[in-house]
Amino acid sequence: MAVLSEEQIAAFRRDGVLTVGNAVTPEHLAGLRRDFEAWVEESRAHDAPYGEAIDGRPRFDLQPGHTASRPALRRVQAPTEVSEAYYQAMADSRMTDMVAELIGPDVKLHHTKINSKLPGSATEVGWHQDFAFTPHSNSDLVTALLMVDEVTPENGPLEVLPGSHTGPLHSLWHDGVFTGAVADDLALEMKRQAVTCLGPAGSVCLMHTRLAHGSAPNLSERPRTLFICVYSAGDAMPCSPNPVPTRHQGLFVRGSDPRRVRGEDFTVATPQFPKTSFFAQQSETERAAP
Ligand SMILES: O=C(O)CCC(=O)C(=O)O
Repeated sequence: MAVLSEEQIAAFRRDGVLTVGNAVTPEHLAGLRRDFEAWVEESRAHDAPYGEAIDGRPRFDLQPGHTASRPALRRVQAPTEVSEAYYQAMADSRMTDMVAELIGPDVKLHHTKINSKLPGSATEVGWHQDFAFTPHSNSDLVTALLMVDEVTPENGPLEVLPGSHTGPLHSLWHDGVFTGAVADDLALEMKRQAVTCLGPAGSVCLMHTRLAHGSAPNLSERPRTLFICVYSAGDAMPCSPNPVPTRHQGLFVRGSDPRRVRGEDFTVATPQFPKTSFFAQQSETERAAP
């Protein structure tokens, strides 16, 4: 049975973004929250990024300024490799069905991560289009951002520019540096016209890979945790190395391998593979650090 209505699918095609409630069951959501809370507790014992993902980078990334009393765990790389609840949400949930209705029938995983903004943490995300980080042979890719916490106007919601997925692809390189963000004047312009993606915990924001978006710091005392899954159509092939490698890359979550590559006409600058994390790529201070 279809999960999305025809109107919702049409809205996604028009706006490049769609927010839908109840993307996982309440029991499942409780499992996601429990696992994330346990990781935050664990992070209190660390003063630098820790753990190991399959590419050798730390799985758990900490915002500079993180302390035991004010933890700022900002990223978990590939949580599906270390949590059954996150694996299930990615591989077999209402969220998975929604993505299949947008870019299916054949859908495979590209990568997963948690982006967290704990209370008072300065984490913000500069404006960009995901496709410039993860170019594929065609742009049938959806970034699904599952709200593990309620997202409000105060706790650092995602801000998007509806319709921008049909516009130009913007460079994330400036004066020879990959900043992971569009030029400042363009970002200001985008922010002026932005809409925020809000919702109760368990909602998902489904974003077209070419949609321009960013997000502001968390100014509240409530956490904002997003579980982010990037999926592609079965016939979209990556054109650059996965910036968030996972052993689950290429897993068919719906349908099966169509054994063809579909191409689309576009030009985009090659992304820079992150030495540490996406957040460090976007931060001038962290880029300058040895
Ligand atoms: O965590 C956020 O607020 C933004 C996430 C994002 O920009 C992305 O997944 O591309």
